[in-house]
Amino acid sequence: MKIIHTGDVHLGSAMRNLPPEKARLRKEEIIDGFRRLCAYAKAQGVAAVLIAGDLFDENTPTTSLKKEVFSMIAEAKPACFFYVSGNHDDEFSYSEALPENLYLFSQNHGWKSYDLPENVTITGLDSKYLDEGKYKELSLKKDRFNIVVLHGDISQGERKNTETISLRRLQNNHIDYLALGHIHIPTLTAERLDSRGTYRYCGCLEGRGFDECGKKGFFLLNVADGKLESETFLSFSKRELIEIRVDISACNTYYDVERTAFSAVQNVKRENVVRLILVGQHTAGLKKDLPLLSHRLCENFFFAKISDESRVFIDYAAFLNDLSERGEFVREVGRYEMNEEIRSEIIDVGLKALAGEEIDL
Ligand SMILES: [Mn+2]
Repeated sequence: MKIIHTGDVHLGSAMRNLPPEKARLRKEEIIDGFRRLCAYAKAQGVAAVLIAGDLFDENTPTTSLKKEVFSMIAEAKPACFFYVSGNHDDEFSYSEALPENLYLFSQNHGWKSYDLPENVTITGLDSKYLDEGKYKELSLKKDRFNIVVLHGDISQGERKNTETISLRRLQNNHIDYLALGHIHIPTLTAERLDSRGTYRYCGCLEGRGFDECGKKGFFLLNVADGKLESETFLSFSKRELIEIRVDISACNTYYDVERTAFSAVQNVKRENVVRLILVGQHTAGLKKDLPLLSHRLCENFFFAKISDESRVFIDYAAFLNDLSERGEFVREVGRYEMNEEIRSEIIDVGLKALAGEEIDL
């Protein structure tokens, strides 16, 4: 039996970190991602799709979005969808009829189990109902292949807050596979829960911010004869978010900076989203022109962002006997007590001003 483990899809996310027209496009791409997953489930004969919370980005998705998502799910029949709510969609409400193949949990605020063919049982609890007392109420049959779906932060010890899942309290409860959502990085190699079961986070389906870099997708499990026969991560996202640190210490001109930046991203595919972080210590007066560099990178990728963590390096010895205004300025700034990083910045700006260059502060 094929089973998909997904979650943290965040449908309807506003994508405010992108310029408005790209944000609109990206918002639709995230919805398309879920549509592709539904189509995949149908085409590949997937029996169950586990959604481990945060299917929607907020509790009040628009009626049109709900309608669209429910119709994707309905069209994926005979695949069945098992949806536990997370912390973003915990008050998710629906007045419209749900598709027949969408199964929810916790209507009675407790655990709910669904028995599937081939001895598989899927059990879940909406994240807002997971309190200390609920662990005791979890009762799974030893002879079933038990999948438990939850959304929250795992903790090895005691439960710290309402969003914490205590692994210790879930151990030795006949769980075979704990399908988790909430952390947006996929656990590529499942972790051991106890002598019987394993657990993992599925990660999000599409990266949205630079805290969600790298490959995104879902897990395809194959359960046969009461055993997890295979578990494969399928990279499924339309775009990848990539962060690259580039050292500009050796750069003397803007062209050097641009060349160094482009060489750092040469293997990044055009459809991706790039964040370039400039690092290193460069000579005083280096023109970095971040707006220009950002514009040029944006022409080559879906979107590019530049962060500048590079610092100016001041060779004080070189200015020691410099009788020009420049030397005098550097020595003067050197007399005051201040943070070295700020001193370097002041000298950099001052030297640029003395050279009659444009300064962007
Ligand atoms: Mn979450």
